[in-house]
Amino acid sequence: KMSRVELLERVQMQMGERRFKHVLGVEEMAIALAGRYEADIEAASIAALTHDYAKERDRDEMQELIRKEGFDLDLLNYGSEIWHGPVGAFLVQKELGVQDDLILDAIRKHTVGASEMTLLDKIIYVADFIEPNRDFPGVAEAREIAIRNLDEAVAFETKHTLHYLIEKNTKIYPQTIATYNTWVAKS
Ligand code: DGI
Ligand code: FE
Ligand code: FE
Ligand code: FE
Repeated sequence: KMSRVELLERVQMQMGERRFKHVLGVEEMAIALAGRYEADIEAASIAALTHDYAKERDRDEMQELIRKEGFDLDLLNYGSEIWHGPVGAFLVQKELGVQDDLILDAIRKHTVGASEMTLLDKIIYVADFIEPNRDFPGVAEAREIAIRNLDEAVAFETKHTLHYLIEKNTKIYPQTIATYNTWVAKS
């Protein structure tokens, strides 16, 4: 198993300075949330450090992997922004040797969420949204909610993301809607 320092180096090589700073912010926030909600601190750290591992991969390389490695082909009908979750989980397992399915699932789901989310899935999904370098209208409220109730933070973030996507006339991936129906919509 890789040490945290080795993992940091491998992740840093995959991205620019700004995104690496974001990753460190997600780790800080994920560890804080893991403490607050009694989750596995080490798993939260590893999942946070690797969640955007594939974010700066070549678009064509990701498309090829989706075609050849048995991913949901419907991913290709939506913006490439949503590919780095599932493709990232695959590459983190293959290239970094991370084998913990709880960690790989959290990476996989971190952009669009899911109807079924483990504590770690929720922590990474929320930490990505509220890490200290994030600055957008609503982030302060999201941070307050995250300390109080993690499920409410998942709901707040999902609603915010959908608002943003609709505002920009962006195609919405069905799993994003499933996340909304489970965590936001009433009855
Ligand atoms: O990788 P990060 O920038 O840290 O954050 P992220 O993995 O949460 O990615 C956010 C991006 O994903 C943002 O540009 C909106 C996009 N996104 C989220 N859900 C959907 C989506 N894009 C499309 N087309 N459809 C979705 O359902
Ligand atoms: Fe991401
Ligand atoms: Fe996110
Ligand atoms: Fe991220």
